[in-house]
Order: sequence, then structure tokens, then C-alpha cells
Amino acid sequence: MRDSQTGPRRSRDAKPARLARLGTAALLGALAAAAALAAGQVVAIFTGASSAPVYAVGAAAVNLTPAPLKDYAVAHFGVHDKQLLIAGILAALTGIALLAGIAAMRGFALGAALIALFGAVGVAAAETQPQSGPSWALPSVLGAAAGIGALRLLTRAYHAARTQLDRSAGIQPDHSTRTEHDHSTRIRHDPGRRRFVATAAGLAAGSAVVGVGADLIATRRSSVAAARAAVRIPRPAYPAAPLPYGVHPNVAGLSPFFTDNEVFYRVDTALVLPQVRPDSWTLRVHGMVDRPIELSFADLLHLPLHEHDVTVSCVSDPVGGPYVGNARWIGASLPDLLRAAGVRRGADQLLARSVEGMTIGTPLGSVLDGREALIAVAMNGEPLPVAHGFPARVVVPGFYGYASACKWVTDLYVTTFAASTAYWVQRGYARVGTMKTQSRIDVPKPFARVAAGPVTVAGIAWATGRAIQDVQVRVDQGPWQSARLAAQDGPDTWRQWTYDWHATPGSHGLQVRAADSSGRFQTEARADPLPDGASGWERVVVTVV
Ligand SMILES: Nc1nc2c(c(=O)[nH]1)N[C@H]1C(S)=C(S)[C@@H](COP(=O)(O)O)O[C@H]1N2
Ligand SMILES: [Mo]
Repeated sequence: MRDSQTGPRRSRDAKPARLARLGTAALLGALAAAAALAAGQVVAIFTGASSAPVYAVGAAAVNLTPAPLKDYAVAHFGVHDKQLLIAGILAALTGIALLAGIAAMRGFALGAALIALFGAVGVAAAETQPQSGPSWALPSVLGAAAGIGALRLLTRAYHAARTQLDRSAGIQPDHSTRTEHDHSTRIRHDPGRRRFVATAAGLAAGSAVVGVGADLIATRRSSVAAARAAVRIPRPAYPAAPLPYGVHPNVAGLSPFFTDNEVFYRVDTALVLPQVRPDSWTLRVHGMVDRPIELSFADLLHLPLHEHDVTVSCVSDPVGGPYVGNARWIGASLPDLLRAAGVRRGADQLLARSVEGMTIGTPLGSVLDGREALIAVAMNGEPLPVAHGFPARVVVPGFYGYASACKWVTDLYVTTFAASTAYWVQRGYARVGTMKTQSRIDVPKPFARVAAGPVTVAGIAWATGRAIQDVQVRVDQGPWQSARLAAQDGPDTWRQWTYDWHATPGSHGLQVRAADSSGRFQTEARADPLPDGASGWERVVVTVV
């Protein structure tokens, strides 16, 4: 009856109808993309988890992320920055998929071309990853093929539903002459429509189950957890000296002296943790050396092992931030290895490279100046956790992680700063990432309410390679007072401190500053992490009641 109504009424109905059709078309695109991703994940069971399109595109996106954005992400989302990136990529993909669905309604080839284009992006991203082989293209290629197939299936089912409906309505498959209202009441009971909805729902559910399942299987299959559990770290030939008495004042809320591996901060660019089998791992020492060396993991464990306590921190750590941790490491001596290879004159940079292509440059002079620099295989009494570089990583005291602490290391290249530029240096960070003297207040927490009277202020201070000589605290704008220093373990670990404060009611600002063994206190001048590490004095405001 509405068919007989006048123009204005009809156009009011036609608009939502057109929107509904657009929405359905877009949904088809999204479903096709879901099928593509699921198929990609299935192929990645065989080609490796990192070759799946989402992870490959994610890894490429990480490498394209500007340094300030990375600092922002690390500061605001911490260890969730990667989930955020994956979510962003899925959102972008969904956008393109919606367009592909709408395009496919105009002409199937156009929609298919969009999916193929996205597959090509996946191939390009996968093939530019350092660990990739030719097979890394397969998840994206076969995924795109599956996506196009799914789009075909869905658009066919959709068109079939519409034609059948139009036929049963006794009209030509041209919808411009009647309103969508009758259409939708009729369509609800139409068998073609039911078949279409079933196809769409089946694809959606199937893609979700298969995609997530395949991701889990791929991750399980590549996991080196069992191989890691089988590693036996030999007793170190050079054990660490016994921990001095009193390295840790027993104050509730103060960081433990050694940071548990489970809570040790993690910063890296790896979306999928590299799973490196110790039996196929090798370490190459080459470049400006007289005798290039190649070691297996067994060779490495046969070298005399050193045990040494080192605090590691990240250049992205803001003042008072969490990206610092202290561990007892066991590893082969990096300077001994370099001396065995015979470093040539003129070389000034050690460029470490990891299996997934991270490059980390450290001044050779510092590595060879007598400090305990390690190719570490153990962290706090167990083989390196996978997230912290299993089976081997570099640890050089005195520098930020980006400039000294290559995880999953597989290559040591002796070169010059002029000839080779490391990953984060290409992105604007300082060529030499010397760790600044830093200090942090652990207790009381910012904005804590504490009772008037004696309050213990406590925290950590570090300047690895240079040791901490002094820590001072001040309340509001009062005079700087020396804190009580805990024992110093070695030159390369943080030092803990306490300060007895007689708190008076009101709001107070507590500040801390530390001096390294040169006697120089850290600067008050505030600086951002980029390019060479944050500076400034931490200030914690508390309310005393
Ligand atoms: N292979 C690899 N090694 C890496 C990184 C990385 O992204 N990839 N990040 C570096 C940075 S920036 C830091 S701060 C330290 C962090 O080490 P952790 O995760 O064990 O704390 O690892 C360094 N080594
Ligand atoms: Mo870092």
C-alpha cells in the first residue's frame, strides 16, 4: 500500500534502506577480511607465528613508528603498547574491509582488488622482516585468496537472496520503485535471505574460532619453553662476590634489591617474542677483527662464565619511572671474546644484532675498558626468560638498554660509528647512550596520606658503571639532607637509600637527587627521554595528617 504513497514518504523510507544495504555490504567486507586473517593464521602454523599478516604488518608498523610516539606509548601504555598497536592495525584493516565490501557491491572485481592490495601489503611487510624467508609471503597470499573467496561466496548469497525476494514480490530486480518497508517484512521470511544470514554467521563464527585457534597453535608450536627448561647453566668460573650485608633496607614498599624476572620491565620492538632454539642458535663475531669467530650455544656455555650484578634501565624511563631493574647475570665475557677475535685499530663501535633485526651499538672502548660486559645466558638463577633474550643477550653496564643490552643476540659486528648506525640512533636517539645518574622515591607513594611524626622515605639511585656515592633528600624548599645509603653491591647496580623524615601536618613535596662516584649530582634541568635520557629531580607530593 505504501507503494501508492507519494514521493516524500517514499524517499524517507528509501534512505534508511540504502543505508541498510550499505551496512550489509560493509559487513560482507569485514567478514571476508576476518576469513582472510583466519586463513593467514592457519598458514602461519607452518610458516611461523611472526609471518601471519597482522603480526608482519605490526612489526613493519613498529619500525615506522617515530621515536617520540614510541616514548609516548611506552610512557602511557607501558607493556600494553603492543596490544594497542595490534588493535590499531585491526581497526585500520576493518576500515579497508568495509570499503572492500561496499566496492564489491558495485563490481566484485573492485572489492577483490582491495583485498588483494591488502594481501600485497602483508607480503611486503612479511618479506622485509629480517627473519623472513620466501615462505613468509604465504600467509598473506593464501589469506587474501581466502578473503576473496569468502567475499565471492557472500556477495553471491546476498544477490541470490535479493533476486529471489524480488521475484517472489513479482517485480524486477530494480528496487527503486517501491519502499523498503514491505521489502523488509517479506525478506525476513525469505529462504534466500536465511541462506545468506547463515552463510554470513557461519563465516564469522568459523573465522573467529579458526583464527584464534590457529594463533594459539602457531604460538605453541614455535615455543621454546621446553628447550629452555632443558638448559643447564654451568657453575660460573667467576662467581659474584657475596652480596654485602645491608644492600636492602627493610622498608615496606621499597623495591627488592633484585627484581624478580616475572616483574622485570620489558621494552623491545618484538610483537611476537622471538623463539630461538638454543641448538640452532649461533653467535658470529666479525667485521674489523683479525679472526672472525662463530660460536654455538654449547660453545658459549663452555667458555669460563662470569657472574655479575647489573642494573638495566631504559632511555624511555621518565624521571621516577618504572623502566629499571636489577638482576644477577651469568654470561661469557664479552671483552674476552672480542680479544680472541682480535679487534683491529680504528674500530670504535660494537654493533650487536638480534635474530629479529634489532641493532644496538656500544662504544668499543668502553666494552674493552675493564668493566664486566657479558654475553648473558642466565638471569637471577635461571636461563634467560624468553622475554629477556633467551638464549643469549648482551649486558654492558653504563649504558641505556637501547645502546648496550641486545636481547636474542646472534651477531656482533665490530665497526665504526661513522660506518654503521644502530636502530634507535637512526630514529633520533644519541649515538652513545650513556646512562645518566638517576634516583627514584619508592616510598611514600605519590599523593599518599601519611601520619605526622617519623616517616621513612626510601628509594633507589643508579649510575651503572660509575656507582652511587651520595643521595640527598629535601622537603619542600628546605635544605638538601644526606640520605642513609645502603651498602653498594658493586659499581653496576643501583643503591638503595632511606631518609628519616619528621613529617608535620600539611601538604609536602619530597625531592631526591643522587651523585655518582665523581661526586657530581644529577642535574635539576628537566629533559625528555629523547634524545639521551630523561633528567630532572623526582618530586613526590604527600599529605601529612
Ligand atoms: N632484540 C632486542 N633487544 C633489545 C631491545 C629490542 O627492542 N630488541 N630493546 C632494548 C631496550 S630499548 C631496552 S631498555 C632493553 C630492555 O631489556 P629488558 O626487556 O630485558 O628489560 O633491551 C634492549 N634490547
Ligand atoms: Mo630502552
